[in-house]
Amino acid sequence: MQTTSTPTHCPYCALQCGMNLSPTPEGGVEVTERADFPVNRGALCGKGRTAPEVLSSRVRLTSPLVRSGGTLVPATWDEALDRIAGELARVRAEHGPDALGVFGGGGLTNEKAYTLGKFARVVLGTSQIDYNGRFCMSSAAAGGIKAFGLDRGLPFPMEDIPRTGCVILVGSNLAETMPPSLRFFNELKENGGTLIVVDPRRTKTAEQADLHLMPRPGTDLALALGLLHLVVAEGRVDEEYVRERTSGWEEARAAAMAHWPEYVERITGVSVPQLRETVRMFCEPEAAMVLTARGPEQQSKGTDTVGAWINLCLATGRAGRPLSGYGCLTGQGNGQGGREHGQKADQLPGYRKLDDPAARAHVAAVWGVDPDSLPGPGRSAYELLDALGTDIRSLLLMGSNPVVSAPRAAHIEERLKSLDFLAVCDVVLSETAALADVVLPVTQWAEETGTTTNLEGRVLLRRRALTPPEGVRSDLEVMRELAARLGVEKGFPTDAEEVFEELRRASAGGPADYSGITYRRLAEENGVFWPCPALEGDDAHPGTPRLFLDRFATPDGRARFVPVSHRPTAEEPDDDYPVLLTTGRVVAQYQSGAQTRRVDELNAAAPGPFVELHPRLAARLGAAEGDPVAVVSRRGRAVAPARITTGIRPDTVFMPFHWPGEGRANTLTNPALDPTSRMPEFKVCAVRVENASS
Ligand SMILES: Nc1nc2c(c(=O)[nH]1)N[C@H]1C(S)=C(S)[C@@H](COP(=O)(O)OP(=O)(O)OC[C@H]3O[C@@H](n4cnc5c(=O)[nH]c(N)nc54)[C@H](O)[C@@H]3O)O[C@H]1N2
Ligand SMILES: Nc1nc2c(c(=O)[nH]1)N[C@H]1C(S)=C(S)[C@@H](COP(=O)(O)OP(=O)(O)OC[C@H]3O[C@@H](n4cnc5c(=O)[nH]c(N)nc54)[C@H](O)[C@@H]3O)O[C@H]1N2
Ligand code: SF4
Ligand SMILES: [Mo]
Repeated sequence: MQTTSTPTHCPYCALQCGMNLSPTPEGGVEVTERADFPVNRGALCGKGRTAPEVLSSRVRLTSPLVRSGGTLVPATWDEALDRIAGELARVRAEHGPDALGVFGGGGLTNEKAYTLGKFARVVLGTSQIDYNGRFCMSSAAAGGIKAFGLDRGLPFPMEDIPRTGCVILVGSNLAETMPPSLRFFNELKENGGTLIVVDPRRTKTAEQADLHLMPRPGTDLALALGLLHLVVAEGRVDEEYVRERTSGWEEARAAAMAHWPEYVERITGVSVPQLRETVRMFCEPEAAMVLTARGPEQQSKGTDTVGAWINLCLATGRAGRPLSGYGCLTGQGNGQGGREHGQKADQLPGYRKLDDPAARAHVAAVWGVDPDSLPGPGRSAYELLDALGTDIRSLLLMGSNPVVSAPRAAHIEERLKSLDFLAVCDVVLSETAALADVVLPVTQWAEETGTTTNLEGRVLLRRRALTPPEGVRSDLEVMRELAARLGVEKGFPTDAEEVFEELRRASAGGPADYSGITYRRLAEENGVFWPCPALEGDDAHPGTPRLFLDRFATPDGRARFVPVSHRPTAEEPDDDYPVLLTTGRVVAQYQSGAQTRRVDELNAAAPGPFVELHPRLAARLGAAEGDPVAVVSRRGRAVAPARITTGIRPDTVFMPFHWPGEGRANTLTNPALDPTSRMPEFKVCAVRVENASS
């Protein structure tokens, strides 16, 4: 037990707020202020403040569980690990390595994500690994790679935001999803800058905006194209920048010119005067930014949509210049690092590509295996979950709760139940863990050391602050033990720093190069931005807070315009399903709620699901505030109390997705996938709404 306070970072979102953990007389820890971390300067949201409650043995798992006679019963670690290894070996012998699926999470530390990818490819020999980050920022990642040749959520630190001239915030409700970050936008306004928010709902974030555009869900692509049309029509293109720093302008320009403002107004519901005002506010200042989050990204055309917003930045010279740029607000605690080190279907550590022979050779050498032994790219998250029980017969899951968070969740629940064997590592008995054949209880953030990479690309050190309870082991220990039981004795260290040292070598020379970063530097420097290559001699690379200022990461150094055109959502409303459903978050619950639904204070603030709807729609149903309403889609039916507000479009209803059961939003959502990123269309599907009062 430590007696002094330990500086560390929050277990939840990608802001990775700094906090101190101070010992309590009872032997636990409490969160105290840590003012030296520049992203939050001591401020925390309620989730971060109450995070230690999930460390309590009252709510967490402290013994492995093994299914016996239909129920999960406590077992020893050896029994549980033997059972998993035995089943994995049996399935592999009967059906081949690709019958073994692995599913990871963007909340896992870099060390865990790296080890999970290595475990899948080296120990299991399977190509069938992906993770929940696919459901999160994959469209922005794909868009960034297409345009800039590199995907780092924000290409600049958040502290640049107050000094730019205008920010267009597209589909982010950061007042609820990253509350301490609101400070940067308030400072922007104090400095004379402006904030434009694009959201079909008047959220707490939209209330802060100088201009709020309220498009119909699923039409952000048309909106961005209409703005680019006006930029051209009004002579606001930065011709010199376009000539010197970009390629592909003519095709992108031609595509945008087909999107007349009046046509865009008809598609989006955003009026032509509002479009003109947006262009004026964005183009007049010397510098400006576009930031997207899940609103425009979680669509079956998310990649093209991100491309269209990037085109707007490029045409106006607002990328790769000081205080200007396009950025994606990544979501999960290690949403950035989790997408760089190989738990993604097509990826090797350092953001290398699994189908690149040089990348395979480099990583195979670090791992001490034959490059030809590494499997090829596998399936994306939804496709992997959809294949459970058919060609994938067993699944090892770490850091996700898809029973609540996957699209078309009732179907995915059935797929999980149809597996020969399911093993889940978790800190609590999540809804998905409850379906498992074996559940392993693991250590958490405050009980283990590891690194995360926040939404700015800043690599951070989380330090161990207390001793874990009896009976739990770390994810790294789990993988070491399973590897050993499956015949791989070496290469799976359980010490996080040792794993990080190997990750440094594996990432060296890759796009996300961590080779110049050490635990010692992270402790001393309060985080280091990647890329940070190791240098010859004694010099240390300073890290890279700002990307693209001299050149983009493309072969010719130019940013690439992408020619994109509007297309409808996968499921447009019709007579049977005339209303649009969109989904998202509330401030007091996190994701599937597995952790935050175990905290009393958070449940008091956000006790359950609801359906947000406009008074006109409510009147048509004869529903009053709090009445149960049913939302029905082609996938199923969910029921939750009505929350009536003029702050939503009358053609749209909103549900948060944090709860299982009758009010589960994902019973309804459409798994239509973006063709490039394979992102499901969480943000729009067609529904009908009924009064469910008896
Ligand atoms: N409290 C809390 N904070 C969180 C999380 C959490 O679960 N709870 N999760 C973390 C994670 S992993 C993530 S990814 C982030 C997500 O952070 P955000 O992206 O801010 O969260 P969402 O609520 O999913 O979506 C943002 C907004 O998109 C709007 N929207 C819906 N449809 C559309 C559309 O078609 N176009 C546009 N422009 N907007 C639309 C919604 O009305 C919503 O206000 O939050 C992180 N922080
Ligand atoms: N309708 C709708 N659905 C959505 C979204 C939406 O906007 N709308 N957003 C999507 C997005 S952006 C995301 S990111 C996903 C997230 O959804 P999920 O993938 O379900 O994410 P979490 O609820 O954070 O699940 C993490 C699980 O891992 C456990 N855990 C935490 N730390 C550790 C650890 O260190 N090791 C292990 N082994 N387990 C740990 C937690 O207890 C929890 O059970 O949901 C997606 N689903
Ligand atoms: S904003 Fe995110 S990182 Fe900060 S305290 Fe809240 S959940 Fe934690
Ligand atoms: Mo996310």
